[in-house]
Amino acid sequence: MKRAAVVILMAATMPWSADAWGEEKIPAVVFNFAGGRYGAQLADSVRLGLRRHEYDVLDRISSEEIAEEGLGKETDQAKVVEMLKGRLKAKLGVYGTVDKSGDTITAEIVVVGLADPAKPSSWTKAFSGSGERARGVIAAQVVEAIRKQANWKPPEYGDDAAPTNFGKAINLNGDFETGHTGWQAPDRATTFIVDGPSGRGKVLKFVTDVERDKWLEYQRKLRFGQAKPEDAPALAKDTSYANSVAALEGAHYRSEWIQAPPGARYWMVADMKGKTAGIFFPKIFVKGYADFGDRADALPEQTLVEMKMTPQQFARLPVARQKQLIATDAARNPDRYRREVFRWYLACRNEEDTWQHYAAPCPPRGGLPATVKYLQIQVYAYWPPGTYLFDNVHLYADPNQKAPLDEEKARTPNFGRTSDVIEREARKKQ
Ligand SMILES: [Ca+2]
Repeated sequence: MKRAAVVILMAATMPWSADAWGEEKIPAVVFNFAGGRYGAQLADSVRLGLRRHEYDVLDRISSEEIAEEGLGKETDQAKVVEMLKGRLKAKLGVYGTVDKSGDTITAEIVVVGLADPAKPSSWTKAFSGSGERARGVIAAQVVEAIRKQANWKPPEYGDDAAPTNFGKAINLNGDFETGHTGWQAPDRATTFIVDGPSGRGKVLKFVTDVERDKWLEYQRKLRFGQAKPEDAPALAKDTSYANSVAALEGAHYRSEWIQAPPGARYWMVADMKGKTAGIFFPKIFVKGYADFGDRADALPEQTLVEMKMTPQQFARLPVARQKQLIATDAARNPDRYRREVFRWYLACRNEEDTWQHYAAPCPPRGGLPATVKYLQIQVYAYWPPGTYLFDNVHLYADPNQKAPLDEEKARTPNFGRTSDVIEREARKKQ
């Protein structure tokens, strides 16, 4: 329990920007603040401070040209958003009003975030300080507040604006209105299809704050056809680091197989509600698979169970007989011989625990690797322990794609490494 508490605390206070923003620089504009000379000076200190971090900040002269007298805190936010979206092409805007009274400087700063250009978010905060170093102290506080606040989603996979007209989704029943058509059956222990809030119809629900050992045993039985979701065991609530589904495997919910044409590019889109913490958030994986049936030298576990054969018994068979069994099984159950050759995920960060919309292109650049023959969408929830709701989980062909695209190697260091490994390492470090 103690370890779990530490993880939560660390995740909640972790400077989210470094992990979340990766190597992407966030284009930002710090307008001169209203308040004469002090406004201009403080704005320039904030520019300098942001530039030391992952922000690409517009230079002082260009910023001053936009509003020489400064943009006060009462400035119409819609106009600021318009400027950022327009010729400034920025995702972060900072403005406000500075007052000097005797020795004390007070600054009311407004920050607007445009990671999702359709849904600008903002906050306003007052800072103050006195004495000679007041300006430097306030600027540092503003920069820290900008870097720590997580009211908007960072641009993670390029700055592509989501197309407005996607056409028809490639996967079936992403809104879950026809139960689990197009998806695996929910296990009714950690995954459920339930009535959602008004206007959403049915939604996919995950519960991860439950005991893990009993669930794992049930999962195994489900996989081998020895149990049905109707037999789902009642699981005790468990939020521990040692034995909760949240802290260990997490729960997956898989789509049916989707054929992938060569060089294809997609958009993954979804709505999610659930409380996330720092680097721990649900993901919607798009995984690519290839056939490995002609390279297999053993029967999959599921087939062995069905044939009531142990791995030892299989190993004792003559090689010719082994090959024959594998070939027969690969023809009958080709999906059991598919191997993952590509993975990407849509990050569903949600510190506010409200319904949010997510959309990103997949792959982030270029087309799918040529080895990919099939895709599967895997919705995945784990830590923090709790309840997560998903709706409108749709995969679309990129409407802007005109021809097959070559694969482009990822720029993100961890891209392609399995996220469970990366996160387990991250958790260990903490
Ligand atoms: Ca729905």
